Amino acid sequence: RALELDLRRAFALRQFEVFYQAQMSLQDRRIVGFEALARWRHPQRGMVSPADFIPVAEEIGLISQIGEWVLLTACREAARWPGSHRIAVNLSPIQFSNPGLVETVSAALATSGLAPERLELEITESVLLDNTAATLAILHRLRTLGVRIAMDDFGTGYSSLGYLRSFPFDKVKIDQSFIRDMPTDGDSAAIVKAIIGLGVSLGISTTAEGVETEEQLNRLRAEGCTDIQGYLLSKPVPAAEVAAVLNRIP
Ligand code: G
Ligand code: G
Ligand code: MN
Ligand code: NA
Repeated sequence: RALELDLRRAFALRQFEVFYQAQMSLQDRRIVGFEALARWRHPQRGMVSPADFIPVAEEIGLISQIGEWVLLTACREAARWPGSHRIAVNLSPIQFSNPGLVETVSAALATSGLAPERLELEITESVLLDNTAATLAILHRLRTLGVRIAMDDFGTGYSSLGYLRSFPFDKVKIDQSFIRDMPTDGDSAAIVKAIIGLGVSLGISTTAEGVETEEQLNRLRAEGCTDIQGYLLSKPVPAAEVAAVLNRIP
């Protein structure tokens, strides 16, 4: 497992980076925040996708360390942005079995000076699959710090709906597969509409992921979706380009 060996050394060699992808409010078309997305600049393989290295990091016990680094880096960089845009950080289910998670988040806020309400933690429902009571306790402690909690990849799991009753999520992110198929597939369009309606009824904001066209944007706005994220606005960019994105779409 060459990738595994390289991954163990990647930290020491400072090969990780955090990219940022803009999220825009559909009400006033302003940028409301960015999602932090890990990148691995491998000297031979080039940019390795998190879809490839996050699962390996989870397997070999490196995900908590990588996740902690992404969190601290994202909080520090966001604290320097002009304005008070939110920063969304992905948490792996494995990080929830680490007893220090709440302290790690609290320390990242303290060290960076980022206001807690600007930090949003994205979790997938697989976090809630096992050890639900312990996970819910952690989510409540995180909420007590003042951070927001979002459910990522909504609609792709087993019982997304049930989890909405077990914890007061601030946001659900509609999985990009539904957004992609929305223009051509009536069922996907119906699912997107239903999720947005659910969000409106429950007072949970909705972010549509993978929005690539103006047509998708218009439809999502008409249906009451709160925010969008996707190539239509911006691809994920390095920290140095966040200011340019904010200049282009304030
Ligand atoms: O940026 P990209 O679309 O290639 O990301 C692929 C997947 O990797 C996404 O599902 C995203 O949630 C996940 N991912 C990206 N960065 C992180 C991270 O810092 N931690 C975790 N746990 N997942 C991440
Ligand atoms: O955390 P999550 O799994 O949702 O990560 C989002 C992933 O989707 C990132 O890897 C990002 O690069 C990718 N992505 C973001 N916007 C778009 C888009 O508009 N179209 C497509 N195909 N992929 C996108
Ligand atoms: Mn995400
Ligand atoms: Na997602």
